[in-house]
Formats: sequence, C-alpha cells, structure tokens
Amino acid sequence: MKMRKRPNILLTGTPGVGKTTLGKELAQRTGLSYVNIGDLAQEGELYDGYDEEYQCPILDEDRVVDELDDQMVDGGMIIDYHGCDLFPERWFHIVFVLRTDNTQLYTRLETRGYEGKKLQDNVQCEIFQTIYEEAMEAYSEDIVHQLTSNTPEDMDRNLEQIIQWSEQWVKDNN
Ligand code: DAT
Repeated sequence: MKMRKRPNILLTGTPGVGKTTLGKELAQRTGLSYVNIGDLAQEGELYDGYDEEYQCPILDEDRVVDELDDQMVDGGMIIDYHGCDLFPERWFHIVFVLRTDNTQLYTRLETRGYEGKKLQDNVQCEIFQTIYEEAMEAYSEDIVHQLTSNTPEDMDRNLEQIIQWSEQWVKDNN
C-alpha cells in the first residue's frame, strides 16, 4: 500500500517568537512529526566546535541535514529552528516566519534568562527581520509566509490557518 503524501513545514523566526509552542500543538492536532533542531543536535551531539562569544556549541549543519534527510523525503515533518538557510530548499512545501513585537520579545527572552549581549542581539535580530530576509533568500518567495505571534489569539489563529493549509495540501497531493 502506498503511503499518503504529507507536507513538510518549516517554522522559523527569532528565538522566543513561539515556534516550539506552535509546532508541538500543531503536531498534536495534525499527526505530523515535530522536530526541534536544537534538541536534535543536543541529543545526537551534532556539533562542530564552540562559539566563545555566545557561549554555545556550534551546530554541525551537514550532520543535521544527513540525520533528517530520509524522514524529510518521506514527508509529514514539522521543523523548528531559529535559522533556515542550512536546510535543502527541496525539503519544505511551506515556510512560516513567526514575528513578535520587540517589547514583547524582550520580555519573553528576559523571562527565559537571556541577558546582556545575547538578549540585545536576539531582539535586534527581530527588529532587522533577519530571519525573514534569510527565508526569502533561501526559499521561493511564494512559499514564505509571515505570521504575527504576539498574543494567545494569534497563536490560535496561526494554528487553525496551518491546519487548514495542511489538510488542503493532503487533498491536493493524494
Ligand atoms: P521559540 O520556540 O520560538 O523560541 P517558544 O514557543 O518557546 O518560542 O515561546 C517563548 C515563550 O513565549 C513561551 O513562554 C510561550 C510564549 N509565547 C509564544 N508565542 C506566544 C503568543 N503568540 N502569545 C503569547 N505568548 C506566546
């Protein structure tokens, strides 16, 4: 029996915009598989060196891609990462860039324990819409969508919108 085809979705954006919250809920509601790239790298120690400035390990992008490629080819994956140009363009059927107002993002990241340069740099990343521009460069512009993620109502609306898109994709591709 041939498996039903299912889409691959990328959730990206600055840390703190709500990717993980949205991705996990989306997985529960759709049955798609959720993968947090940060967690995957940590579990598999998919690192290549250490960033002294940010005091964090550096992702081994090639090994991350190798690790996931078979599953991505099968489809039905939700990928969560605060970057997007490390992945093969062919992986994704749609890319969502979550966006949050600076003041709210600042509060969320402070609550998470970010401070000093790390806090400033991440808020600046959102102000300069760095990830959105990265996504527009890395993927076909017509599959890249920005989603406002300031409030719980935004979260619910985004969830419903992606579920609908996913259901339609499954109908159109099977
Ligand atoms: P990310 O995975 O992008 O780093 P997260 O899902 O961990 O973000 O969310 C960070 C925090 O912000 C978490 O406490 C949940 C909260 N949050 C995220 N999106 C929100 C929204 N749209 N409305 C209210 N709170 C939100």
